[in-house]
Amino acid sequence: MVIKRIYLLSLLAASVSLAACSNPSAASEGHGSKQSKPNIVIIYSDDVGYGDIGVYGAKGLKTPAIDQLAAEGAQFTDAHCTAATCTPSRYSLLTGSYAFRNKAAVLPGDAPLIIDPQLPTLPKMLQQNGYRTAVIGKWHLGLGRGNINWNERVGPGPKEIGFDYSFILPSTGDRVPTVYMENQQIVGLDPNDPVEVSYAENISDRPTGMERPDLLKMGADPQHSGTITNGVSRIGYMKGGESALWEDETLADMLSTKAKEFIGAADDKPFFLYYALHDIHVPRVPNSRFVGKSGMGPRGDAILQMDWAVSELMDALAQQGLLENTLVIFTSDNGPVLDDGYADRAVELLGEHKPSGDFGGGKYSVLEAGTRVPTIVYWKGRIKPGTKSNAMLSQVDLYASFASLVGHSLAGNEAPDSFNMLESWRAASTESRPYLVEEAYAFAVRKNGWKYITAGGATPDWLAVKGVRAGWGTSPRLYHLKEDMAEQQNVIGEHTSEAQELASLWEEVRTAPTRPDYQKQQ
Ligand code: NG6
Ligand code: CA
Repeated sequence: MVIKRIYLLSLLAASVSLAACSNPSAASEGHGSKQSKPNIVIIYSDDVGYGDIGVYGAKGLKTPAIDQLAAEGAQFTDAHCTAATCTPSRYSLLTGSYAFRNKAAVLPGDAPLIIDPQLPTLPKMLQQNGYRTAVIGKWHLGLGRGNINWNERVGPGPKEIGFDYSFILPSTGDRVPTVYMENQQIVGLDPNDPVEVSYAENISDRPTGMERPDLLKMGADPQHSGTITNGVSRIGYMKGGESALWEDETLADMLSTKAKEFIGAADDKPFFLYYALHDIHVPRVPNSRFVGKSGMGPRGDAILQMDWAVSELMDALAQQGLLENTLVIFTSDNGPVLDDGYADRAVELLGEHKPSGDFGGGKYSVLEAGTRVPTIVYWKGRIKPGTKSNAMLSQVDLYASFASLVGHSLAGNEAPDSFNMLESWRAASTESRPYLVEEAYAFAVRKNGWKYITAGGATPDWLAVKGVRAGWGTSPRLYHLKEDMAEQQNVIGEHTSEAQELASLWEEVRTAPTRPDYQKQQ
């Protein structure tokens, strides 16, 4: 680890270069002297909560690499993914569009691609502006067009939506097929042992978790008790592909190696790396290097592994001489969850640690901790080290903000809900979005310290079992977040005009694209 070195160097550099960098798109240093645009890396962790990181108040475990990013960059206290689950947040990040416009919800592992290859995407926009692009890690946006033949190249997928290179888990760690795909082909597949996948019926000759709990590394709920691979039962059924099955214990190492290879192949083009970590999603099966090290069981150990992955990536950037011209964002795709289907003792071993910080809810919830996620932006010499920002921001805006960064004008059909908040992302301003939309199984709109939550029906049983406060009810709710950050007091009865204003705003958002200059271009 070269943590101290990075810190000292950047402190020295900061005083020199901050003054000279009011226009970020004019950045001119970098690995190739010809390169004029910064590399962009999004480290997208999975299910990491607001309170899971040291600088956000984690108790009982340390995240030195991520804390160091904050010490040398900017830490955001009110930045949000767009949704409280994975697929919709990723959809918004890559399209600059709210996921509800496309009914994007958590997908099964054999679902078709939900991003229309005809439409503009963040990676395509960056490609058009000279970037080499890659996704490494969890995909979970669907592949192909239905009835996938897993034994040939599966498309459309990452390539068709703008990634030059892909090395992915097709869906999630807890869903079949449990194989890596490189450039949309299963890695290490033996053609004589073809892969077949079903989410409807058990087509596998492997045992399921239901039939053979004695074979499992950890117990699982009925939904996660399908086909067993590597001693872990998954959602869905999978046949064949024995030589291609991943090992959960080396997943973080594999993704780290691939990310470093991509960075190491840097040429004169700037690059965009969407590094979508599997940690700390279930199943939490960290490498033996981390097992038992957090005292919090597999969930805490997975946090340590995630922090290690960040340190590896930052070291690789440093070794390549890329730190000065690389903008790195560390964040998460949704809030925290303890019990997400496997018996990994996350609840029992939690101790004083508060994954949601002082906010209410978590993954799946429309309360703040569903989407308010740790967010750190690092850009050596361009962001004042140790800046803290309470600007209210949304990941849906990264598209328009990066467009601004690279000098790209958005076309009429591009990023319909994305606002250019570049100055806030680089902590040169503390300007907030005018309002914020949060998506779970209900919707919330925040403005001027108030939060309105639409009616969402009764809390589903599966959510009640997890002990997460869903946050919605059979009628709308209103919270005065400024005074009630944990969203305990529904004040809709006393504040009807505030509720009405936000209800109308939500109606406007729901029915039309929101990018300020979008409509006039139509
Ligand atoms: C849920 C799974 C959960 C997790 C989630 C997706 C059940 C009961 N639960 O449906 O374990 O996989 O989907 O998580 O099946 S996410 O972070 O990718 O959104
Ligand atoms: Ca997630």
